[in-house]
Amino acid sequence: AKKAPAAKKTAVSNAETEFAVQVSVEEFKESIVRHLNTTLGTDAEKASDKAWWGATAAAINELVFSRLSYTQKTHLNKDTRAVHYLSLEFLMGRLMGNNLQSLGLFENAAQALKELGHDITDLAEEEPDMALGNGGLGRLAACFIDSLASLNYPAIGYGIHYEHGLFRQTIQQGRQIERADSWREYGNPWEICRPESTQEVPLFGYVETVFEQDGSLRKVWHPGSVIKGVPWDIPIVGYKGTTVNILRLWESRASEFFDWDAFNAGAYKDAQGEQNLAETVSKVLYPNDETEAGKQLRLVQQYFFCACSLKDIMRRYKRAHGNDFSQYAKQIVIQLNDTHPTVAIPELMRVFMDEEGLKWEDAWAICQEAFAYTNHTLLPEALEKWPVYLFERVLPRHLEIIYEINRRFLDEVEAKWPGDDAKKIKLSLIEEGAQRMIRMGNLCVVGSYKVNGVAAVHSELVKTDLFPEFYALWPEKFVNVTNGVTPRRWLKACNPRLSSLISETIGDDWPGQLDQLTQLVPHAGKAAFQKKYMQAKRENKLELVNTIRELTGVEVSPDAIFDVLIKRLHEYKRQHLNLLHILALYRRLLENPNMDFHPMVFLFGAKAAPGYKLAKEIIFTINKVADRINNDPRIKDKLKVVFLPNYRVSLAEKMIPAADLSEQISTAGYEASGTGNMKMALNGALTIGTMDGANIEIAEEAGEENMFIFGLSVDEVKETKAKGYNPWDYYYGNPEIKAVLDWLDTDYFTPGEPGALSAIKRSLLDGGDPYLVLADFEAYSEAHKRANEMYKDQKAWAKSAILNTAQMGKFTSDRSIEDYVKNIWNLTKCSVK
Ligand code: T68
Repeated sequence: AKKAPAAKKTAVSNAETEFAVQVSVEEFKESIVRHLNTTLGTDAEKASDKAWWGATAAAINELVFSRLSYTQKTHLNKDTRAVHYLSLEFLMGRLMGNNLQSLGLFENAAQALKELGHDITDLAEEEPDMALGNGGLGRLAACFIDSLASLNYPAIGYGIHYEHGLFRQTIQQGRQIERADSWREYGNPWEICRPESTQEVPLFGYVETVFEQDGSLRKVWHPGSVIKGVPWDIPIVGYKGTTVNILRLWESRASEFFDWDAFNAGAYKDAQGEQNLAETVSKVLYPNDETEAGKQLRLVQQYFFCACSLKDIMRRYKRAHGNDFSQYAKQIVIQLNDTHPTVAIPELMRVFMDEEGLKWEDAWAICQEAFAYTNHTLLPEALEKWPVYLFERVLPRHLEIIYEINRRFLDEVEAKWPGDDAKKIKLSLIEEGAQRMIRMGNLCVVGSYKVNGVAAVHSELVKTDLFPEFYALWPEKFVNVTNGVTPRRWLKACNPRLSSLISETIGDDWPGQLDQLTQLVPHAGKAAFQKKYMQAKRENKLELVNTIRELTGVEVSPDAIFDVLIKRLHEYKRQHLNLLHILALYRRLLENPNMDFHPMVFLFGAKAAPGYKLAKEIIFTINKVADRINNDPRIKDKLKVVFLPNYRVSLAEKMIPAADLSEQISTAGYEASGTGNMKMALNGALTIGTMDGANIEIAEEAGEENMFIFGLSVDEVKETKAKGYNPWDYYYGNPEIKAVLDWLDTDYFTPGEPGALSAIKRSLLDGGDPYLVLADFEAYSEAHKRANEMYKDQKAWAKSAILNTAQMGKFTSDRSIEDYVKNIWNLTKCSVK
């Protein structure tokens, strides 16, 4: 257990801001009813729940928009340095509860709605999730912009205004079916369209070389097409603060000008094609996480939002500095959220040289001081590469620029390692081969002044395994910033019971100063506190019991251990390891129904990329096994398995507060960080996990004795693979492994259809088990035995759970942001009065 720290100067402070807009319950009621009339065009008698939600949102916006314009004025007047967070994904979830919490108005709003005959929790359900992201990377961006505003840092998030976010998942006969997500079907009250800031984006065409009279060369890009980007602003309300930053999302539209030209020239078809492309660019979010889609449209999406965002940044810069670019890198830092926005680097070079007339050296010097890059994965299949021919077609001028960056960079490599062609082949921005490819990761490292991983172990692996030669060239470029999560959404808002208990015990500054949770440490062993803590957990579980019944019809007991595995479906995250262990438990219970075992409910939430066959088979297998187990009277409800469909932010908010055990079981070395692990530990779940990603740092904080650590370490995984791993050894060496894998080949879970579930076994045995599921099986099973045993001692369990909550202070995204500020961004706080 650790000591409570002194009050941190980095924290969101109450003193310097006037917290809580003063709006009384009466005033709020009046405002909601007025908006039912004036904004929604209805009245209290006939309004639908959706209208009540819309009116509440409008009442909130009245308070938000004025703060937004004050913030923008202040930032403009003070001409502050700002971070520009470029991300193809922002997984915002719902905003009503969050905005109310930030304004300090949640209680009053709830009371106002109650007096108007409505329950705020029910109305909140009317809001569709803003699911403009796949998973952790997108949710991280959402947490970061929350913290930036809460800490009063000038910041803007830039992304794409997708018409359809991540697909909605339904489960039919056990299989994942994807449906379009139409989150804006009935409008989105939180966003404001800013047509006055529309940008034009050129595409395709060719590059002309113009010979100037003075003998120099000038490049002119004649685009074949132009599309428009229209910005939508989502206000991001800082917690207890007066800063309201924006998330600016670009929507693509056809450009009338070019349409008209083509049309006049009789090229109606071309004009039509342009219209189609323009409308397609921001249509859908690519549903692949951790794999590269490699489609032309994805490249166009990337370029579209980078070009719009850079123009927007330039417009604002010029307002203060005109054409003097000497201050550009002093005022502007552009954070690249993974390699997805990498094309911003050659784009900024192009703008400086071709549009602003800067020399290469000057443009490059600015670029290299303006960009920083966050890496989120080591998986080779996730490292973006674009075929050269595609760039040549879509962005011909950018290809030239990339070639020139590469030429100069390879000179540096030659200077460092003279004559070492192997190094050049490895480091080049271009991968030679039958299909020449541009390596976006390499371009990011060359063009950025800082490169960071997202957890300590991951940042080390970025240096030693992913970019070792770059690390040798520029060691000072590489830093770590461990991820974090916003405690406002992921404790205060989603877990009001535990939040109230915490505030009663240590006061209510903790959402802005999460280190203060260590003040709970002395209470961890106290019976009275344990009782209240476990009572809150139980009530959260009871609520989830109802949700489970509503969503799946399955009845589960709140007395069972709730074991939760929620994340995108991927082999490296090893949902199938959990499944094989469930099968082993089921077998043991069938053989010995009186086995000493505390009942368990295994909860899953996961979306599989639509094209990822094995991931979808794993979902199918989980559902088939669940059907059989849940309906088997012989095991007397000691085991239940539930797959909750359509996992998303708002469902996570219901599952996380009810979790007893948090499954974080990736193969060591593969999960860059994880953030669900932080959310669950913060809410008092004990982690069963490998020494991977941020689990390692969670163990440092919470204490290994308050977790169930198991399995091969990063080094042991490497050694095992180097020695030549053979999964068949485990199959023949462990009768339980053999039995459960063979079980999946029978028709026990799919009557009349033997072999319907054989995909997992095939991948583990014939496929070589690339993620060492079988190698870790026994250790995992042992860890589960320890967990089950410990749960029987409710006092010991409560103590560990409390110590988890108490010691998660490090994992607030406020701390992550302060790390970025200190080590990368160098921003100054700007309070808004
Ligand atoms: C996740 N990455 C990491 N990628 O897997 C996770 N990828 O360990 C980490 O905690 C999190 O990032 C935040 O750092 C992703 O979520 C994607 O979603 C993704 C999307 C498109 C292409 C590639």
